[in-house]
Amino acid sequence: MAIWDEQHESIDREELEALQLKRLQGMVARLYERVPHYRAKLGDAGFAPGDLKTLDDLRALPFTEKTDFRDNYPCGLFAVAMDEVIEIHSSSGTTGKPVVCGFTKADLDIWAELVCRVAVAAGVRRDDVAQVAFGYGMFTGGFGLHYGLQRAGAAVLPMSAGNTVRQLQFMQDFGTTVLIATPSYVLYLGEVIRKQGIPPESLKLRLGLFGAEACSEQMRAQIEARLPITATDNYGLTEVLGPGISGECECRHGMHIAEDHFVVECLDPESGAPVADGEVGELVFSSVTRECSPMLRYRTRDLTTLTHAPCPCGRTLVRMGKVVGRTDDMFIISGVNIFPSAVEKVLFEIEGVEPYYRIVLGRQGSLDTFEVHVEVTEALFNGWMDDLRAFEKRVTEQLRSALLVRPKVRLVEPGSLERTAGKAKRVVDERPG
Ligand code: DLL
Repeated sequence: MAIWDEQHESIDREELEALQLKRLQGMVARLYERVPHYRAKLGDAGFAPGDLKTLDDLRALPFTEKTDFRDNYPCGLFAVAMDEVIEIHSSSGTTGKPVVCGFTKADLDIWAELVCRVAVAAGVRRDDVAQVAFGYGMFTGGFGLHYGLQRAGAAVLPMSAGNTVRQLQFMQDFGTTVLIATPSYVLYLGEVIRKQGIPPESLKLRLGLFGAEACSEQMRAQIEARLPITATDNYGLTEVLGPGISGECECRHGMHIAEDHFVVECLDPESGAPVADGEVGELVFSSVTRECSPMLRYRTRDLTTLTHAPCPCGRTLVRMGKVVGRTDDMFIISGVNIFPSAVEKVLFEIEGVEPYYRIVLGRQGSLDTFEVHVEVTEALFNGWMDDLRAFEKRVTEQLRSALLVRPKVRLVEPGSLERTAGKAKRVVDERPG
């Protein structure tokens, strides 16, 4: 199994922590000196740069949150002058002002390097033809994967998102071996391949680098059942870097985090106390090498576990588990906390359910309503009404027993829920206010 940067990816932990401390001290000093917002925040916390003596001292530093980006929109958090910035990206900003991050030349070089690590860990080789179906633009997915795959030596097809017919045409014409997309779009591609009668084994596809949204093990199995592909997961977020923060190795048992560039904490989202390995907490990242947009203790809202146990691949970098939810995508029905991922887990294990669903939250009088719209297979949908009713009852029961709340389940026609080329929208919240 190839390791791109053995020196850093298999680094001894003591050496790693010494490197992290040195880099963190430099980063905090730079933030203090160059970014008024951070100087004020550190000052409020009674902190001067020289106070950071050990990695544990990090815990006394203030968090950074999404609101800090909004308050400083667009470039108020940049730690360099604009003449050093060579690229800018942003998140979609569907819930307010977008998050903006800048890259210097050195930042871009590190970005390529870290995405390259992710690609090589997943199994990308120099002779691969890699089709990038992430959007190219302000979203970090397209360009990030592009830079990293090129560095790994693959031939990159910068397709961008959407235009499924063309994606399939090029996949066949160029003999694409590695596909890069969101897992929900890959499922859709698989569906179109089937509908067009293209035999999946006639494609040269062998590997998928999927990310930017959750891909449960059940979803991974669905993808691998549709396409002749080994599906791997990788994770990142605009605020901290974009893709390249972590990715699965060939063992596919957790995503190795580039700890030489990011100090990661996994914290109880309410108390802020660290949780033990294997316990679910919120990921908090401090980026210790970025020049333009360094982050101090950024609260991701992503919930997952960490494990420091040795990995058979030889990498020593900590692994994060699958993201099980976000602190802000949880909803409460009849006093019960529910994550969309818990709904998905139940649905994807039921035979006859297609991997497309939508959760619709509404309000009737003073009560919240909870509906789950689920696509079912053609055979089921076009079969007997009685069978469909019995199936609906079974889906409702399975959801109720797992979630402890009974949703209203609606079985819908295959192909009727919206497909997107980017991230799937699973929850529609129609509750007023
Ligand atoms: O989605 C960056 C990215 C692009 C990662 C391409 C991997 C591949 P944002 O648009 O800022 O950045 O969205 C970040 O998406 O906080 C998570 O909630 C979610 N997310 C990203 N990757 C994964 C993943 C990019 N592998 C937000 N599993 C994050 C689960 C993910 N959720």
